[in-house]
Amino acid sequence: MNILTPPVSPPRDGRIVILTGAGISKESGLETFRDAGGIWSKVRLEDVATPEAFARDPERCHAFYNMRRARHGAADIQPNAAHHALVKLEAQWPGEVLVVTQNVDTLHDRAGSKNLIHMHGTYNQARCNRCEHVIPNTGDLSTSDVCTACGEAGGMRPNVVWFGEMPMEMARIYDALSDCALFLSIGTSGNVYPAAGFVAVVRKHAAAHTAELNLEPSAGATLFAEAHYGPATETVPAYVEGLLQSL
Ligand code: BV8
Repeated sequence: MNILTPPVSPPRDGRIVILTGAGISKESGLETFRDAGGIWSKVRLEDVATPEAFARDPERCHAFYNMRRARHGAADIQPNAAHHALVKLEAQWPGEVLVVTQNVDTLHDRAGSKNLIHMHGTYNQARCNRCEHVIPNTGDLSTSDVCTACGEAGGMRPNVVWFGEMPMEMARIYDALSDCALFLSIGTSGNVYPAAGFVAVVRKHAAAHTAELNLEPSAGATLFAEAHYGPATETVPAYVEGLLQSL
């Protein structure tokens, strides 16, 4: 394997914050959103990924997530070398390693990442629109589902963050960004906020090095001090090896 030796290695006790997007899961077989042929080329986000869409046509939203959740649960969908490299970094880096993923798939969890935030929620939970009760859920959802906490029928929704909704654990994320030594952005196009704004937060608040590992320059590419372009299963393991060799 080639090694990507970062020009600036963070101090051994430095916190590393890693933002991931759909690109890190692409080589595991899951679609991205904005690549050619991606999810948003087949359906409008306004029709399936907003609270208004769910109020207007809940069964259409359920069908969209049921189809993606079923694909996500297929036997051939497994964590890839990029997911595993981040687990190795978390285990061997002396400082804190925090993965903040925009992805609702559970590939980081299944690879073994422990210090992990799903800022846009996850496929594997459902939430009651009326009382906010959250339950584990890996099967299809429909308007006939009844909330086991409040008894409301038809209000169970995927526990994901739709456009116009507040992402999860934002205070914890901003705390970590404001005091990190390295901010790594992997597999995201930099189109969705507030995640796309994290690199600017780091540049403003932390004496941190910033690097982007993506297939191609993201919308925020000019904000990163370092960039490596290529498939995540190649760039991420190589970058992790470079960090660990700097210890
Ligand atoms: C918020 C849900 C306030 C689950 C997602 C009007 C009203 C309200 C808000 C807004 C508004 N106008 C704009 C906004 C803000 C809005 C937004 O950003 N809109 C965009 C479209 C302009 N954001 C919001 O609404 C957010 N909430 O703003 O609340 C607030 C503000 C500040 C602080 C707190 C609160 C909520 C956004 C969350 C929406 N939910 N998902 C689901 O269905 O999945 S977003 C969706 O996009 C996914 O989560 C996805 O992860 C995310 C980002 O996409 P990417 O991951 O980057 O994927 P993409 O396909 O775009 O790119 C893939 C990249 O990978 C590419 O660059 C490609 O080159 C690369 N790649 C491909 N293959 C590989 C690879 N890289 C490496 N290796 C490979 N093999």
